[in-house]
Amino acid sequence: MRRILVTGGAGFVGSGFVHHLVAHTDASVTVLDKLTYAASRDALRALPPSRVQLVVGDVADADVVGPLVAAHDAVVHYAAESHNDNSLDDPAVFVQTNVVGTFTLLEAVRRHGTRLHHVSTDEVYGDLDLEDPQRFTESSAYDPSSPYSATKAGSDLLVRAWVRSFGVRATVSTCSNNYGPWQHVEKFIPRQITNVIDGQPPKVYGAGRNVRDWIHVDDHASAVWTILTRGRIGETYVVGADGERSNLEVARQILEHFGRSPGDLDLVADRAGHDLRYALDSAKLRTELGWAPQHRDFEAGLASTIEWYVAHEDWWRPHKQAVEASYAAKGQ
Ligand code: NAD
Ligand code: TDX
Repeated sequence: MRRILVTGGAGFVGSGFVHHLVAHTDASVTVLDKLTYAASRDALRALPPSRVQLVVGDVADADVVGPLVAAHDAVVHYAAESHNDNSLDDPAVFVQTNVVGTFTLLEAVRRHGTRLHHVSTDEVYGDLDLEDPQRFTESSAYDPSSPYSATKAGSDLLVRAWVRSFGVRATVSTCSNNYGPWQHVEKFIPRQITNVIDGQPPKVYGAGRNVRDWIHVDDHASAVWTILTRGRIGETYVVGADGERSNLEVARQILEHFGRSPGDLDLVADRAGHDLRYALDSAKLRTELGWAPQHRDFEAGLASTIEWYVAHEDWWRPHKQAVEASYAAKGQ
């Protein structure tokens, strides 16, 4: 796989994968990205232009996608609208990019016989009770809650159907919540870090008991590379790093990092349909393909992520005010 097309490669998770490719392979990379509000050219700036080319375009535009797919050995598909709260305000663009975009890509890889890896989310499995001893596996039933997760579930099912009906060479991964550098300030961890930098309290939805299973973005990248190169066609792989924490625990850790009282947070209006808990069992990926996360200490990973946001205020500051105004209008 010398030529790899990465859709959504200017976003948080996709850019992490592009960095991984440049550091650990000799592939040449083309990023196809529409450069929506969530994208960041800065996240790719440190990479050599001889290795990484950016094409600005829409994954749902067959005229753009077809020739690009034809010119590459493999496609890794990250492009998506990714924020649950936005999907509650305006679901249409989620259907367009996440479902129609994936369909467009599938038709192109079908025509050209190109290997595809489709990046999805644990949210397709719905949620778990706090005390449920089970965790999600590849055989968990699909039961998405939000417009975002429903469109991701729909795109996963399209991939499965294109594998079975047309023999497309594709794999799917369902990963848990990522954290690390370059995540947009609309998301939970960057929002709370930057709130505390600004002297504001973290804004935690509901009672803050919701649990997410955090994984460092670099570990997600190594997992996707492992699946792309060693995964079995037609299979789904759950990706997780045993990082279950409640939102309250994470908010308190951020406060403590800055020497603030762990009780100095605001409980705000809950998210509609808010999933209670995600927890993943990634045994299949670990035992069959030999993958293991490198960032096993969430507290250390969160501390270095906090330091990254302290050092990169020039990057996130231009977005902060508008994000907070939009949340404030919803009582969040
Ligand atoms: P993000 O919002 O940070 O980035 C998405 C990127 O896709 C942006 O660069 C954006 O410009 C691009 N994009 C959006 N619409 C496009 C279109 N129509 N055509 C081309 N490019 C388009 O999202 P993220 O958090 O980096 O998530 C990336 C992928 O990883 C998504 O598919 C998401 O479902 C999946 N994922 C994310 C997480 C997480 O915790 N962030 C966890 C599991 C899976
Ligand atoms: O201000 C906030 N306060 C709060 O309590 C925000 C923005 C979020 N939350 C809660 C909601 C969730 O329980 O924090 C948790 C994490 O929220 P998000 O960062 O919005 O992530 P989530 O909804 O869990 O989805 C993320 O992980 C799965 C990504 O955004 C998805 O793209 C990915 O598929």
